[in-house]
Amino acid sequence: MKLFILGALGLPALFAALPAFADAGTEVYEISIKDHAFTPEEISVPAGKKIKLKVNNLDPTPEEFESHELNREKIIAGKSSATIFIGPLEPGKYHYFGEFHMDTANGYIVAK
Ligand SMILES: [Cu+2]
Repeated sequence: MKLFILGALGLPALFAALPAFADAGTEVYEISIKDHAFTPEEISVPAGKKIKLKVNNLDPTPEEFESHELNREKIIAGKSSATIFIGPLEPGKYHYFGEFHMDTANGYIVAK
């Protein structure tokens, strides 16, 4: 009877609470796009942990955050922000770029 109650009530409640809990512990790192370039060009993040990358596009034109190494691609409208979940990463240096301005918009995420 006790097990049945746990299965019927306890576990679904626990699972429902987990995403919010995991999200609350995720560190946020911010980078900006200005004049079609990323600042800072390199950020350090902890290896082995999921992180939240907030990309602020300060330019009036859209940009696409893209990284083959991180397997991410996201269009960010002008004068707006986007949040991208990354990791957990192996230690290393990961390249990303702005696909609409590949000649100027490049950066690295270093996981240590
Ligand atoms: Cu793309």
